[in-house]
Amino acid sequence: MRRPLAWITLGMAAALVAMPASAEDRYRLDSLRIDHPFARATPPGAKTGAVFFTVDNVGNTEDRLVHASTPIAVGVAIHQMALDGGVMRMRAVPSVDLMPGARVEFNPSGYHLMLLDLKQPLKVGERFPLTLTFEHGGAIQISVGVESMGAVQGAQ
Ligand SMILES: [Cu+2]
Repeated sequence: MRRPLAWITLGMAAALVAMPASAEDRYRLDSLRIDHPFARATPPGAKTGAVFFTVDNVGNTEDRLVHASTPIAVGVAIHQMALDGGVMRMRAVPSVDLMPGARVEFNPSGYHLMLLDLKQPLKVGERFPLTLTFEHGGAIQISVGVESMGAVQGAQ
């Protein structure tokens, strides 16, 4: 009986492409504001991808990004670019502090989320779900749009 398998395959494909792009890529969780989450498209065969966004903490108490996950990758690491012997390298960090009144940019020269062992390439125009977990604010699922390989924060 082949039909159930075919339906499962179709369902998985739909999960990646069927989420419509929202005009406002903004999310609110407790006193956190998450703005314009996007990923860069990946070349065929790439096993990793990067996700960028901006977080504003508009509250009076500190919070912290502690975890992220997505169904399209085996794991998600929090990475930071840092100088290491005169060379910029990325390293894993356990969390990112979100101080009251402060904005933290996840961008190609600072923090980013690293998608590890991608299950399929990221293609321009597609969207995928990503769950962010904050120490105090809890978890929120956001929709990440895939933009061109050279996409930068704020440019659409
Ligand atoms: Cu990285």
